[in-house]
Amino acid sequence: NNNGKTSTPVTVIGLGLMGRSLAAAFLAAGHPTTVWNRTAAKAEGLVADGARLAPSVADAVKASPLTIICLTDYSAVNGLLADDALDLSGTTLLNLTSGDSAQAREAARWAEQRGVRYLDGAIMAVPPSIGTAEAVILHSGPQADFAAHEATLAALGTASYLGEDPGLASLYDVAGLAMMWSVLNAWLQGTAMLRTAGVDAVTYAGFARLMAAGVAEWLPGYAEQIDRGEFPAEVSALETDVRAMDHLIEESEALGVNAELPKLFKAMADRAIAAGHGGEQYPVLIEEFAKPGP
Ligand code: FVH
Repeated sequence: NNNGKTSTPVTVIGLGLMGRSLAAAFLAAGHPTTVWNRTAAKAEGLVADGARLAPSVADAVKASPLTIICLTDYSAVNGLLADDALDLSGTTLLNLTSGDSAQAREAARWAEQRGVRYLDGAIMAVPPSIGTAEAVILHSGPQADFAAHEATLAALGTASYLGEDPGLASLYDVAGLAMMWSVLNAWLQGTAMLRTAGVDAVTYAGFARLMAAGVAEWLPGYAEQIDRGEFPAEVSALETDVRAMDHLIEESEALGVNAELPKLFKAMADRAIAAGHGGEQYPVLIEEFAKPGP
């Protein structure tokens, strides 16, 4: 250890906007960092900061007990790692490339057959935040492999281990995107409505932010209802909610703004009511989300 910093070597393959941030964070934390990129020129800044540019992927994966891969997509990853001549026995692969759970599980199956230690991960952060506690990085796969490298991964931000199923990180990632786009789209709906009354976006954003934070507080309690399978209407019944949805649709149409999102809200609630759940609490809608739409 040099002044309390761990000096475990680490390799980063893929030096795009994200990969460069990952490698820089490892360098800043004192790790001997080996890098490789298809376009070698992107390594110049990192080499100037002390990184070693590997002449090949084969060399890069042999340089460190942990190899981070961060490329555009899984087909790019497969393209690099499909080479059976690669000696991957001395490293653990941590794939931080975005993808879906099927791709993550397929990669884990490939690694299993190849006798390679593989973790799948998802970065819930943007490059500038890498290296700070705000950068949450999700991990799934063998717990022992995660534990073996947790100290090194601390250099990137806040590491969160989700479980043995390698598909979990991707599932959380896309579920997180559903939260992000839902909040943003709901905010844009309200912004469009308020602008018809001359209320500018900045003014409405203050209220919208409070609404988003307020609803977020309900999630743990509503989640308990889902896990119990019981949805007693303690706050309001679904039938009450649907009447308010009609107001939102009517208002949107009267103001001449888009009403597609409000109509989707109502269509799903109407199906739950038709199934007899009108007197229950809103999370009873999980049943509509748990099956394919019409
Ligand atoms: N940037 C962000 O904010 C998001 C935050 C959340 C996580 N994503 C994911 O991170 C992956 C990489 O994203 P990126 O922003 O670094 O992407 P680029 O800057 O475009 O760099 C892409 C790198 O991938 C290399 N690459 C692409 N195709 C191939 C290939 N066939 N063979 C080898 N390497 C390939 C590319 O190499 P080069 O073009 O520089 O030679 C870059 O290194 C991504 O999954 C995001 O969803 C980032």
